[in-house]
Amino acid sequence: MKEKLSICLIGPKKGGKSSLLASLADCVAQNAYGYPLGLRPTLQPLRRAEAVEAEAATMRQDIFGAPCPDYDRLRQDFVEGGVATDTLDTYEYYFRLGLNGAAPPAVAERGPWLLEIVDAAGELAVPPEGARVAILNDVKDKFAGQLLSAQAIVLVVPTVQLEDSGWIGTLARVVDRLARNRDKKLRRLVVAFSQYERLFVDLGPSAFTYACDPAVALHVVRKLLRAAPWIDALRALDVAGVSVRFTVTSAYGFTRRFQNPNIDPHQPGEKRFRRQGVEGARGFGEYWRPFLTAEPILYAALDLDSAFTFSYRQIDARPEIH
Ligand SMILES: Nc1nc2c(ncn2[C@@H]2O[C@H](COP(=O)(O)OP(=O)(O)OP(=O)(O)O)[C@@H](O)[C@H]2O)c(=O)[nH]1
Ligand SMILES: [Mg+2]
Repeated sequence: MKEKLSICLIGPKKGGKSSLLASLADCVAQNAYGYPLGLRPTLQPLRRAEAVEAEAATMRQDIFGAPCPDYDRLRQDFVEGGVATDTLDTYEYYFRLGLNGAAPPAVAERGPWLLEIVDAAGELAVPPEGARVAILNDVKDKFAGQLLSAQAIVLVVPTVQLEDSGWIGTLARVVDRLARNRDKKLRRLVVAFSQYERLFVDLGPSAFTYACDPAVALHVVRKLLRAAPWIDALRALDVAGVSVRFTVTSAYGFTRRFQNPNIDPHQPGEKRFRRQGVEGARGFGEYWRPFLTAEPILYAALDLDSAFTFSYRQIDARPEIH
């Protein structure tokens, strides 16, 4: 593989980082993104050993398609309702990203890519205000090192509860520190507003139609940013040459065929639709279609915009009123 890229996920606890990652390969496989279908991206989870071989360019082609236990476990956890990432370590996942269709030549010639995506507990980078979380210094140092050597950062922020969340101040400080750190490799930063489908639960089968409209997403992003005190620090990063983008994502997504948000109103809590009697991933597979969880990662890797990645220029433009 020609280019190796490191991408760090950060964001508050329960923000949806691990779910975004767990649904990523399915999102790409199901074409559930806002990139042109003609781009034909493929994303193959790799085992750590395969990633090392790939980096050394000694990788045999026939191992593609082999099971990848770490990633399979993450997916299984997501199917079962999500498991908080522990604070004992940070966790690296590897993928081979390829583009098999029409991409701008300057992008296509860089691939295929070896992606290392780092997932860590929300408490590590964005602890809740006033909370004392005991974390080993080794783990803190490891994550700080990974953040500083990453080419891209994906900030996963849940769409709801921005104002009354206990972590908004901490997030502002993290962004501020990133902006002030001069010795950085950072080239791209994507803010992914997660759990997007929750905004549409009352719209029934029309939900997907609205969610698929980039103008709706842009409107939502603009509104959310009004309550985000870290916006100025991010703008400083953008001005300093880091490409900042905003997007919306949903790991739960929408149901196939029915097009409503994938939350079953007949079950207590936020349970997803599933076929009764069929266990595990297969029970969900029939209905589940993630929504745009590919966006933050593809932008982070490729520097290529989709219909749902918004720059400051788009955010700042005054909406036209006719
Ligand atoms: N409604 C909805 N809930 C989601 C979505 N993605 C994740 N969740 C739920 O949100 C909770 C937290 O998700 P995680 O992916 O574990 O969040 P995290 O950011 O990795 O959290 P930590 O590992 O604790 O930092 C879980 O119960 C998920 O099932 C989504 O797209 N929509
Ligand atoms: Mg997690």
